[in-house]
Amino acid sequence: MAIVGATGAVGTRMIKMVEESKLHVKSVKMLASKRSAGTKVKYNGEELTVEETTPDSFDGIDLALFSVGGSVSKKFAPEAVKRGAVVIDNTSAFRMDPDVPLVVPEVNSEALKEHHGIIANPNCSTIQMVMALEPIREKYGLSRVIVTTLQAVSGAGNRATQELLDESRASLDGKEYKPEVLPVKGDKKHYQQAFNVLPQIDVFEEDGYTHEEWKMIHETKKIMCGGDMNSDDIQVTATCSRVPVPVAHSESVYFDVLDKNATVEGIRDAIRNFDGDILQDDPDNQIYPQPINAEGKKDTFVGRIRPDQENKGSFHLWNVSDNLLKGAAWNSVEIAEYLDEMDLLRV
Ligand code: A2P
Ligand code: 11C
Repeated sequence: MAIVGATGAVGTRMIKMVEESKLHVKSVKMLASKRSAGTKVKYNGEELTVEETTPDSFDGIDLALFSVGGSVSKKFAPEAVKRGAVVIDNTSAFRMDPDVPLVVPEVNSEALKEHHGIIANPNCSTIQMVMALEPIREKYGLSRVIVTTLQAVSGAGNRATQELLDESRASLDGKEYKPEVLPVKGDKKHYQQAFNVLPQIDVFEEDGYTHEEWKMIHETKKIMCGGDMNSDDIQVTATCSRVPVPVAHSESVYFDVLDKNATVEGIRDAIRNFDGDILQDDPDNQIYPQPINAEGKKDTFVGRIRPDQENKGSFHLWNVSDNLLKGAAWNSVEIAEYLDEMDLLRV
């Protein structure tokens, strides 16, 4: 297999997730850009040399996990498939392609049967939200979702995390610091993230929503409504913000269910029994999900479940998950495990 982007924030976690996985791996090729070719990464205690990604890198590869920028995926993923590899891509490059399944295995593994070589891994903030909502949808039906995210800086890559740390130190020391990455590398302005909240993730669209907000809307529909990114079955709207947390996104989710007899206890039960979810919901003992406790874990943590007191069938929840693991590296490796178990690990 190959890991493309093996030196990045997600790629390094992919290495760890592959080490811990059930996959029968013969060898792993570590690929990145020319910049890091020749550097070493560790895999199962062994030092492997990082190679520059070229089309021929994929000769003899059965499975390629990509976590690079969208343009790099667009260039190399079809080359990998041409050479017989199944690609699991962690960028937004192919997510809205009707021929590419967009998969969170616990929610829609059936969609894997339709793959033609490329499978898309959803955006981190979408994954943890559908993980929290799917058990509720299965039990009570779901008609509307309003989400506000509080996302960790590592979602924007290793340079963004470094910027938060350096900027926090500079701020405490009373020194000047000029941000160059956040909120969005390449956008016109950069703002301080340390001790601050930025209501911008990814670039703005003409309608005033950010690209991240639209990803949450379309991806949620594609995953939960049988592949239809424009489905009316579930209404979704989002506000995405970045908080000065290194790892693990938090989300405040307001939702309407179809069954107006739904109860908080019933929702708690559904979440408790759903693979990959952990219920942390005990207000009397101040138990609720927190990013600091979710870092390094593969699960989605759900709590603060409570009814809207004025609207029957409407509820709030709070969910937290490691954006680099279930939000990215673990979900990708889990897709590979499902493909293997379903005998679909071939083009
Ligand atoms: P490199 O370390 O050589 O720049 P992050 O999300 O943390 O920013 O990481 C991005 C990952 O994508 C890194 O592993 C980076 O490698 C890799 N990458 C960036 N550009 C390319 C490219 N043109 N070809 C292959 N890998 C790339
Ligand atoms: C962030 N959610 O936190 C983004 C990163 O489409 O896979 C993931 C971007 C993507 O900045």
